[in-house]
Amino acid sequence: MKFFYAPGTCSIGIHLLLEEIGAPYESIKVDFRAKEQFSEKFRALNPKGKVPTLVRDDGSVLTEFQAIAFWLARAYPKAGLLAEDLEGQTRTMELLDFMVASVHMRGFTFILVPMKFTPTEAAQQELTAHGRSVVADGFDRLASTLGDKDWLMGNFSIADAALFYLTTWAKAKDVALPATLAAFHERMLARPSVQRALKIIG
Ligand SMILES: N[C@@H](CCC(=O)N[C@@H](CS)C(=O)NCC(=O)O)C(=O)O
Repeated sequence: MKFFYAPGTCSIGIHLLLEEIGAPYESIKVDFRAKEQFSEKFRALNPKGKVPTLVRDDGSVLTEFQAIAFWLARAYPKAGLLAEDLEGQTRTMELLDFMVASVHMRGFTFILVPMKFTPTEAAQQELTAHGRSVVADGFDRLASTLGDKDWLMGNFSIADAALFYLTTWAKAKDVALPATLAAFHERMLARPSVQRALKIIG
């Protein structure tokens, strides 16, 4: 497999899952500073110009965090990254979608890149404030789902990979984390898969 990632982005979630699985793959950095995601070469692979992007061993390209995470978990079941029962799988996907489509796309996006939406400073500040309130609400919900468990679904799963990139952004952007999510972040940092992925990213 070939995995296209960018430092500081949501692709860390998939990177750590690849490390959990242990199957051979090559890490290929997409340099956002050089706007490589918009290059013809990368767009030929993923016309959406986004990471994470995974090229599978048969040459087919898979995009979108939830789809890649689900496929990895199903293709490499020995890694135990997804519940085996339908209800467990459905609840995992429900959580993943909430984290990626709501907390990330409708929350952190406005904190991280408000300038993409408006050139006006005051409007950017309003967007950022809106993003912070969406994230705070999302973290409250996620803390309540986590409860006193170590991992969102009880056992470690693809859902925890998504939560990790969100808690990483929270740390980087000084966004308050409920105590249980801060402890979750530390647990993730202690996992060898996460340490290996962070080392590759540099
Ligand atoms: N829904 C998308 C979200 C991916 C996404 O937003 N990726 C960001 C990095 S976190 C990206 O590649 N952005 C490219 C850019 O900002 O030009 C997915 O899951 O693949």
